[in-house]
Amino acid sequence: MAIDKKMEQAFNEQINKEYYSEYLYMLMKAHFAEMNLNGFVNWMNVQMQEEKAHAEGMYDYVLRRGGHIELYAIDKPELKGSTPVEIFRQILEHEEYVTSRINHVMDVADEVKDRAALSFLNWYIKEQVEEEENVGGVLATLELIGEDKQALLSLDKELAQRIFNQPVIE
Ligand code: OFO
Repeated sequence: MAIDKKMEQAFNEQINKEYYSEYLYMLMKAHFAEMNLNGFVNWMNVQMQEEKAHAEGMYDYVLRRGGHIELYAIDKPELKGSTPVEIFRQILEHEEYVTSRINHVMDVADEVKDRAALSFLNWYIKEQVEEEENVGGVLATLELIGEDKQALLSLDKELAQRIFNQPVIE
């Protein structure tokens, strides 16, 4: 059964949001590179790859369902602050927004009774829980750190350990 047009559009819009996320993290990566916080640079780099994988997962799914891909222009990302804590506050706010958009795609799947899409989207629902948890964890540490430069450098070392694992989205 071909994918419903409304469902297809919701996926295409979400693909755009995922690429916007990649773009936003790319901007943040450059910002941290300018601050010489290379662990944060690594964290952003992994995050960028994750966002690309999220977009590609939906892209492949639409094609597998016989749908049509439409790529929209990606908005210009802007930083809402400059310190690590401000950047991570922005990330948490952004990921909460993405969660609400994934919920919207789920709502459309519900509305058009697309059970395959509902099952596929479960992966994204769980992934958003993880994203918010990870980001919230770093943010809580940054809030504890305050002005302590030594503690910031040790967090930077910790973030340098993050590695990208290509997710299997199906
Ligand atoms: Fe794709 O999870 Fe972040 O935005």
